[in-house]
Amino acid sequence: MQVNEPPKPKFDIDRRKLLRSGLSLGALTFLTGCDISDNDTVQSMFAVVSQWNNFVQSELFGAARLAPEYPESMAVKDFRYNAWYHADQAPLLNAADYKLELSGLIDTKKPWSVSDLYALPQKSQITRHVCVEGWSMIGKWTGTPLSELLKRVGADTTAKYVGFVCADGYYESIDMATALHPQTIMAYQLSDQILPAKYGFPFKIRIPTKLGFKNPKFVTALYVTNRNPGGFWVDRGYNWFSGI
Ligand SMILES: Nc1nc2c(c(=O)[nH]1)N[C@H]1C(S)=C(S)[C@@H](COP(=O)(O)O)O[C@H]1N2
Ligand SMILES: [Mo]
Repeated sequence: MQVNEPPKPKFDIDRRKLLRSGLSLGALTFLTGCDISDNDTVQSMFAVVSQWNNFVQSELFGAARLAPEYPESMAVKDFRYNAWYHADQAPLLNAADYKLELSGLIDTKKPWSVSDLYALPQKSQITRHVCVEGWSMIGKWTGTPLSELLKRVGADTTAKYVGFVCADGYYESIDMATALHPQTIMAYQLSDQILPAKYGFPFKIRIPTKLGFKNPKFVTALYVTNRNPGGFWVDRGYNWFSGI
């Protein structure tokens, strides 16, 4: 399997980005009492603010909070594709030999085949996908609540995080409350069709309460852990919680 070359970090925290985030250097100086004029200090201050954001967001996020759902007529059929590489380079996973590997704080680590996954109970959602790059789109996704898989494999749901590894070298992680949220699903279908390769075959973790980049495609491994695994874009500067 060819792994696509990851992009160079392009999210260096600069003045412009800081300003867009609603903070000014002056405000940070005021809040911290430090004169933050050099870039290293701004970077580390930004990391502290991002940590604080993770905390505030997870405190505000209850399992009861549902993302809006829309009428079927609003679901876009020709859904937009996104990754850091062109769609024709998306990994082509073969249903016959695909296995979802499980590890970490899970009792039954037997790998799951595509047909094992398809046999789980499924439901549909018509929700809005919001990409941080400035576009959003309503789609219809169908699949199994992630909580259902976690329950069946004896995952330690008192652990803090669920991490995902993808076939293209992407990786992501979410807090346990989001993993158990009723709208967080392993989506096998988009617009009532088996998920095409570029949209994440055999499945994408669809999380309507999070920004698009927290919805990993072509997931090949899943693990439960108490150490925050970070994520592909998070490790390049985005906020980890990124709730919407
Ligand atoms: N494996 C993997 N998952 C990924 C990405 C990626 O590059 N690789 N991009 C993320 C981003 S930024 C977005 S907006 C959505 C795009 O999903 P779509 O192609 O189904 O619209 O996938 C997310 N999940
Ligand atoms: Mo995105």
